[in-house]
Amino acid sequence: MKLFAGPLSLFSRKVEIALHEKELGFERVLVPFTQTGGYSPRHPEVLAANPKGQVPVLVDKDLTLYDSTVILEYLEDAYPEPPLYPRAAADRARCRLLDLFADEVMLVPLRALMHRTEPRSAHPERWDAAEAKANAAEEHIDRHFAELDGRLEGRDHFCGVFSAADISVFMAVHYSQRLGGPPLAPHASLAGWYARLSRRPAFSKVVAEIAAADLELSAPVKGAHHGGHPP
Ligand SMILES: N[C@@H](CCC(=O)N[C@@H](CS)C(=O)NCC(=O)O)C(=O)O
Repeated sequence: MKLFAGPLSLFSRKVEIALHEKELGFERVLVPFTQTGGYSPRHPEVLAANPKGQVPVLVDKDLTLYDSTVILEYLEDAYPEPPLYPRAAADRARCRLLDLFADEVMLVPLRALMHRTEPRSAHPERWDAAEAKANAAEEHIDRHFAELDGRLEGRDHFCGVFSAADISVFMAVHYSQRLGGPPLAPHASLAGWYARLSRRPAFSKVVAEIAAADLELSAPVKGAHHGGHPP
C-alpha cells in the first residue's frame, strides 16, 4: 500500500494510526508542505487521484482512495482484523457519527487556532486579528471537551471498544493541544482517555512524528503540548 500524506495533516495522521493499529505495512509519500505556502505546489499524483487535491490518498493495488473516513472504512472491510469498528449496526453508526463529529464539527473551532504555527512576522496584523477569533474558538473547544468528557464518564472508549471514533477524536483533541488550545486537566475522563491512548504504540509513534515535524516546520506555539501526559 502507498499513502500520500502531509507531515502535519491531521487527516493523514488519522489514517497512519489506523494502518499501524491494523499492523499493515505501507510506503508513505510525504507531500510538500510549508507553513507559509501550505500544500502548494500540490503533489501531481494527489492531484490526479483526488479532485479536491487533498491528502490523504491511499493506493492499494488497483484501488485509489481519498478522504480519511472512506479510507478507514475500506481498511476495515479489506483487513477486518483487528477491528476498528464495533460489530452491531447501531454501535457502528454511533462510531461513524463520532468520527464525523471530530472531523467536521470539532475541526471548525480548531481551524481558528491554526495560524499559531505560522510565522507571526509574515503578517503581524492578520495574526493579531486571527488571535482574537482564536480566543472565542477556545471557549467552543472547551465546550466540546466537556461534552466528550461526559460521554466518557465510566468508560474506557467512546464506542465501548477501541474504535475509529477514538482515533478521530484523539486527533482533534491532540491538534487542539499542539495548537495551544484549552487544557484537558479540568475534564478528568477525557484527560485519562487521552493519556491512555497516547501510550498505545500506534498513537505514540504518530504523536512523536508530528512533534518532530512541528520542530522542523512550525513556529513555536505558546502553551502548546506535544503529547504524552495531558496538561
Ligand atoms: N475530509 C478530508 C479532508 C482532507 C484534508 O482537509 N486534507 C488537508 C490536509 S489535513 C489538505 O490536503 N489540504 C489542502 C487543501 O485543502 O487544499 C479527509 O478526511 O481526508
